[in-house]
Amino acid sequence: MTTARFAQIAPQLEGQAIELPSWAFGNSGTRFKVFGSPGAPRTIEEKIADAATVHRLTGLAPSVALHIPWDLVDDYAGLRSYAAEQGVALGTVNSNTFQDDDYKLGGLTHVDAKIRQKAIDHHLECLEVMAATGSRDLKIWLADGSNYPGQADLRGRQDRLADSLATIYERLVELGPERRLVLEYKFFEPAFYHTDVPDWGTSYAQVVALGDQATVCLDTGHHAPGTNIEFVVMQLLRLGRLGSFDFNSRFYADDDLIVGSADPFQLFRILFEVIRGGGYGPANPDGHSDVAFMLDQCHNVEDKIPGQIRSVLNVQEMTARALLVDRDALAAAQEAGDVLGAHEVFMDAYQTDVRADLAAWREERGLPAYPMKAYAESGYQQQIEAARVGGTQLSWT
Ligand code: LRH
Ligand code: MN
Ligand code: MN
Repeated sequence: MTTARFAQIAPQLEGQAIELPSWAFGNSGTRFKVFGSPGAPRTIEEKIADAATVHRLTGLAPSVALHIPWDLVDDYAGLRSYAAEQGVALGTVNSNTFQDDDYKLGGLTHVDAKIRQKAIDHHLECLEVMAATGSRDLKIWLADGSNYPGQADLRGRQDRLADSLATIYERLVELGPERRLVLEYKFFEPAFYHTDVPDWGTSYAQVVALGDQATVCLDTGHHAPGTNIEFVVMQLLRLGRLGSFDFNSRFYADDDLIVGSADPFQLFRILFEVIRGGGYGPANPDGHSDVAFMLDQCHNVEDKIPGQIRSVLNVQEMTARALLVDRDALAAAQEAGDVLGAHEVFMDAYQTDVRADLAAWREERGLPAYPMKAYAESGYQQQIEAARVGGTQLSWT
């Protein structure tokens, strides 16, 4: 039996889609140590199989993001069919210009035209991958930046970035009006003095200059401590340029912990602004929402598949709570200048425990009421630990 209030918002939970990152399933760690996890996937196919397991148990994760070259294969059309057989689609293609010696001083911004061209060519190859996988979004995060004041000409780098992105964008548009270039920002790391796309404003300025098929990716771990991220969400939605989220949690830096674990209230506030700004909706028939929800996480010390299950459940739970906000009562209190009344309406929704309602909701749809428990009892973990020896190791950390 669901509560009456939950029953009102339940239809809006239908079709929620949260994309999983292929790299969440591989071994990862910090620059101090990468711990090997028994059963870690050795191939992209095994990562996809793990992601499909998350989807089977939650109904929330119908697609998997690829990172190139981490997920390099010869036959992307074949990989697409394999994913479909597993019950998931291939999603966002992430480029990678941060692990090649040539990019030590930058990629798309580099002063040397040859290196710039190499970085552009990498993105054009990612577009070829997208054509084969049927992916909508090319997501670009750049490690470009500098470590010391005076090291680089900040303005020249910004201008070269605009030129490089324009070349990539031109090709992306040729692939069709549904494709999107999504530019992710981050204010530090691996460059420590400046990064070339440090904030939403820079990302916004760059994508607006490209055209309508370019939007911003907001990674929740990429802001200075204390940043009001929900304000950024509001502003990007208001400007029509919020393309996607990379969800994760942070305590200190770009920690990539389980979304909703460090600060569930922040996740609630973000999701409330997404809903308020019209950015929340079930996936379109092609499996994509206009504002794409993705995870960008690593599971260094916890089991990876349950880590992903916990993550998508956290997003669903906070979405349900954010949908519960009585928007009419909130608006009335806001308009009446009732400061504490408005705050109470907001907090009432946040403090509503929806776990039992969601368990019932899942059961009604033939899903396990408790996906974490169902995974633990499924035997999948034991099966992969027995079958897979020598997992892949990611090396950007
Ligand atoms: C950079 C980042 C970006 C990368 C991913 C592995 O910190 O958030 O999205 O593609 O991590
Ligand atoms: Mn990210
Ligand atoms: Mn990051």
